[in-house]
Amino acid sequence: MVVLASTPAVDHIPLLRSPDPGDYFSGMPVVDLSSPGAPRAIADACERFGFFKLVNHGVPADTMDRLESEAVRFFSLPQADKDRSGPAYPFGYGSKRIGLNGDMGWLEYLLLAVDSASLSGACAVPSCALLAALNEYIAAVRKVAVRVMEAMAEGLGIAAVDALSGMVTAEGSDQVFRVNHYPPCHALQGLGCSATGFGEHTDPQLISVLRSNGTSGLQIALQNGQWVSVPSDRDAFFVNVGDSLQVLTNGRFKSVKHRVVANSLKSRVSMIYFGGPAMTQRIAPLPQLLGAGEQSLYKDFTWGEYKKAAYNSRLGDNRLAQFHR
Ligand code: GA4
Repeated sequence: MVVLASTPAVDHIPLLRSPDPGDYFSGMPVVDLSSPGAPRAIADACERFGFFKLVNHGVPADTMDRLESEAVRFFSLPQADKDRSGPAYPFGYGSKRIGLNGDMGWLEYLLLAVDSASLSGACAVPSCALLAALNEYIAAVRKVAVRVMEAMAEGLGIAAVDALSGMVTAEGSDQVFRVNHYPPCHALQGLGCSATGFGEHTDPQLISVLRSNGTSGLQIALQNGQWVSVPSDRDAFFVNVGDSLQVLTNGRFKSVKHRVVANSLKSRVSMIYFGGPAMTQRIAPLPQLLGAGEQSLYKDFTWGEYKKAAYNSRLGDNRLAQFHR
């Protein structure tokens, strides 16, 4: 249930029931990217959950730790210094406000644009050390996203290995990177409820690849609507199917609804790469995936059109509904 807090610190932040140990996702698919069975396992997880944990991905722990510590250093700066890297729209530092339509969460973040394989020059990053850590991490995580999308194509039985990955490697692809910090919400400690860190939503892009520190908080909705908590693992990536990939597969892969519950004691830091196509890319089921006589479940649209609709929506809206045939 969502109620409004009377504690000033969490005013305007929707509350959620605090997770309990029974909410842990026991059936989490874990995919070993180095194994020959990865393509089938990935396709299977994307069909059942739109979500999986990825291990043996080859990104050095150092690359992840360096970005995490530079991010922690940035978020520990005085508020006025952080605000100088804002506002978040189009890109930069943001706090509590998510998007432009009134959504609020118990977090602060950096929202950044990626050009090809590194940060876009349009993003002002306050320190050289943070910029270097971001660029090293983004180059590495993007390679993982490409390998995963190649495996998805193979798992779907598509002959062209780059049928999906080519959309994020193409010139002009719309890639976004965000670093989120969910501070502990002490005001609600022991009350049985928690602040919403990031409210429930699906990601509009093709694929999202997330890494977090050891603090849990991420929850996904199973297809029966039940919310389950994802145990944190700082050595792994968590991969989400986005709305656009659901459409490209004509609904075979499921865009997963997810949210973050803020912890009352510990900080959570997550970094997420969002792989989106170029603005002009048509988002429609791949012909190779349509069976004889099978029609697209969706109206035709471009990524640019979908993105515009997404940014005009509220976080929890069912954005794909208006594109259903
Ligand atoms: C969800 C996925 C990415 O974090 C994001 C988010 C974006 C934002 O934070 O500005 C959106 C959200 C996300 C979906 C709907 C719109 C846009 C907030 C919001 C209310 C960067 C993205 O691309 O879409």
